[in-house]
Amino acid sequence: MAAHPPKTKILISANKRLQNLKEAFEKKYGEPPLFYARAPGRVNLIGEHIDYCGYAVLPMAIEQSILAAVTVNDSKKIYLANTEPKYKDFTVSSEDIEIDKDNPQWYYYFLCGVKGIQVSHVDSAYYFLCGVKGIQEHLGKVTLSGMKCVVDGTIPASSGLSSSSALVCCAALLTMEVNHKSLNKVALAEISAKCERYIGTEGGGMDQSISFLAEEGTAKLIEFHPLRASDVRLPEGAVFVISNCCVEMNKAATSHFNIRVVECRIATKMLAKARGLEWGRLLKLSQVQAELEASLEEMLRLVAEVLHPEPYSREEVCKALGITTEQLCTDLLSPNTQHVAQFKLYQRARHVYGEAARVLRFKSVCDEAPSAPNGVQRLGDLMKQSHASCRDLYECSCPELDQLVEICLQSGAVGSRLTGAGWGGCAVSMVPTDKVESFLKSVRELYYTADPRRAQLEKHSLFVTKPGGGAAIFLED
Ligand code: ADP
Ligand code: NG1
Ligand code: MG
Repeated sequence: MAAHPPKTKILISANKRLQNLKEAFEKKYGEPPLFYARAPGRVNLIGEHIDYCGYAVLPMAIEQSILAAVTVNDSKKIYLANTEPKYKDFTVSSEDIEIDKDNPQWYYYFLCGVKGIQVSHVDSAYYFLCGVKGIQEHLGKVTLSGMKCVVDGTIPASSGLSSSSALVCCAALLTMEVNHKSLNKVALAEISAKCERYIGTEGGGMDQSISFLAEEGTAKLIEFHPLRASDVRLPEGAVFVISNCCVEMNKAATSHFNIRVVECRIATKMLAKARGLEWGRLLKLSQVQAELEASLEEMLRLVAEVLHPEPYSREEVCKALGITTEQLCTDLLSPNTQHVAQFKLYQRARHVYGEAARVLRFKSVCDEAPSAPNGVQRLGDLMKQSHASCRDLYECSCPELDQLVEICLQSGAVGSRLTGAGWGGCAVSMVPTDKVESFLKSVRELYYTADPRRAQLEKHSLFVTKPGGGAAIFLED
């Protein structure tokens, strides 16, 4: 049976961050916290924008996290505060949680997690009662206890290290604890992935999965349908360095992310229809491959045969699929992509199948003996190819991030690529251990010191990272 997130006793006074949070909580609410919940951010080493297409990805958790201090009461109100003043206090009834997709405020991410758990109780009751139809309406929403929380985050926001999902996962975990329930890590990851979509972005589940399933000292291959994680031993003789290009991209406040999801969905239908499959029920590019029982190389050939590099107009998509514009809008486009006039299906599908193959190659190089010839170099090459594909085919980079990746390579990295959704945010570089100091010095000089804004942000923007542990509950010892 899958494990539950750990719950450990800890000496709060021995941990500066917990101690500061405890003091902030006492100052805010006049009582000490009952417990703490922590969920980490992540860096994705390879496998970008393919989780929502059903393909495996290869992230690791990082030390930076969302931490929350919590007390429980029977007020049926949720009081939220944040140690960062730009995130304003918010209070809501636990019986009436609504998430406004058009206004993705920080507390809505938190409430996604709370609501996910609330709805999941109804779901589990549904299964428990052997699928009695309409049980959801019959039971109504489960009433949640009231709680007071102070949230503290150390993950640079909107930078591809998944601060949003760490917040959702932290809220989901602490909501379970507040309501004396427990779920295993896989169930929590699946609920959190599903409920983060309340904010509007149609993500694939990588971030929430690694936040719960991470283990210290190892990266993970995360596979979907069913969700599972296996250890990936990283090569000896190299470390991973994160560098932030200092351009923020708020994924829920823009349509970039969902446009890519929609383009992949339309490409799925076009490829499936061209090969005589039941295209109406297929939603993900991985499903087309599974139905055709084809290799990823064969899928790349199919893309070249069926799709053209010129962007598709709405009319062309409708004509090819035999659907009306209304059907396109309701069945294929999301609420925030209704305006999109052109779709780059060939480029997006090529990226997805190519990137899925690179993830498998990366994993198999890591599975070879640590001393395998050119292991580090081969991984570095895959990272470089991944960045080129994200930049040129998926168009999810930006000039600053491309410049930063180039600087990282010039400074001694064997591989460097954007990580996370992109359009800003971080690069991850693989650097030979004996070159780390000179690498950091060079990137500092070439990217950060020259620009006063970047120089100010550098302390939290350029750092060596290693695989951290997953989400956990802490109690004061
Ligand atoms: P990321 O790549 O970091 O996941 P997103 O655009 O998906 O970027 O999510 C960023 C959003 O997450 C922020 O706009 C904010 O609403 C929320 N967030 C991130 N960090 C914190 C924090 N420490 N406290 C509150 N909300 C946070
Ligand atoms: P970030 O960078 O955290 O917004 C997003 C998605 C992932 C994945 C990556 C791209 C969410 C919550 N996260 O991550 O599922 O698709 O982009 O690989 O939507
Ligand atoms: Mg995010």
